[in-house]
Amino acid sequence: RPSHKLILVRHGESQWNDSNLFCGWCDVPLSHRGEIEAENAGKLILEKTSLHPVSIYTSFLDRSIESAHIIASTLFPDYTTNPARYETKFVSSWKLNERHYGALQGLDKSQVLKEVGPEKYMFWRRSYDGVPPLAESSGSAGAIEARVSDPEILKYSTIATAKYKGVDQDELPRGESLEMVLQTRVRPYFEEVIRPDLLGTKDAECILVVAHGSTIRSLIKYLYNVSNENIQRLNIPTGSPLLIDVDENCVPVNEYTYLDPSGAKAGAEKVKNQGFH
Ligand code: DG2
Repeated sequence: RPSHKLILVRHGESQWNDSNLFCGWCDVPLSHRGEIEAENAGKLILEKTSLHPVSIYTSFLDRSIESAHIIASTLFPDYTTNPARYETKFVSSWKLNERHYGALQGLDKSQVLKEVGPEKYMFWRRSYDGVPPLAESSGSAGAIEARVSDPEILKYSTIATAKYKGVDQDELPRGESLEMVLQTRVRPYFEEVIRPDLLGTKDAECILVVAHGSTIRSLIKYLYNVSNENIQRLNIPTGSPLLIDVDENCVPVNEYTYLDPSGAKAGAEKVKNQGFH
């Protein structure tokens, strides 16, 4: 029976993951630890699967693109000397961006928890339908500027609009629930673009998606039909590849597996507890 392999990786730790800030569409680079995590993700794919990605999908955000390049340089020995050879493998879309965290972007998670209490905090972070307070526009730093004066934070607070040239601005969100992420962009993008590519893979090939916590949660919800209740408990660790095997109808043939199960467990726990210390 034919099977096709999809590998999902959340980008390595970003500087704002490290400093506990809501990030969303803010274009924040990887931390040093995040670079190492991405390198380890590449090594795991190489050593545990020896699958060859025919395409590498990323979002428009640097932390996803940066992680994908680090993974590619681990997977392909001549990648750094001959990147042009691999250019056509990379496909970026804003539809794989992190959930737009609205007016929470740039704010400290512990601070927000303290201000609004655990129920609302977890409703915004983990429920399927919780929409965060909206930002003034999809790329606006306004909501952040109003509450934050730290130049280190403001530096990354606007989206690089050049990247979004050619995208209908009315389509871009100002804050999203996980449900909006799945229904308005991840499901259509998966169905129209990733699925045909995945079903075309042969033995020893795979499709690699290097994306974000919410993009990956929504894809898992969709592919495994996870209930609205259970999706609240799913936390995706940074830089930890997970493997999904699907049949010719794109239905998973078994549970997804992390290539490093114990590392993934510890990583997911860390994500879950963000803000609570
Ligand atoms: C994190 C997720 O997204 O935050 O936007 O802050 O995957 O791009 O680092 P990512 C953010 P939580 O939903 O886990 O709080």
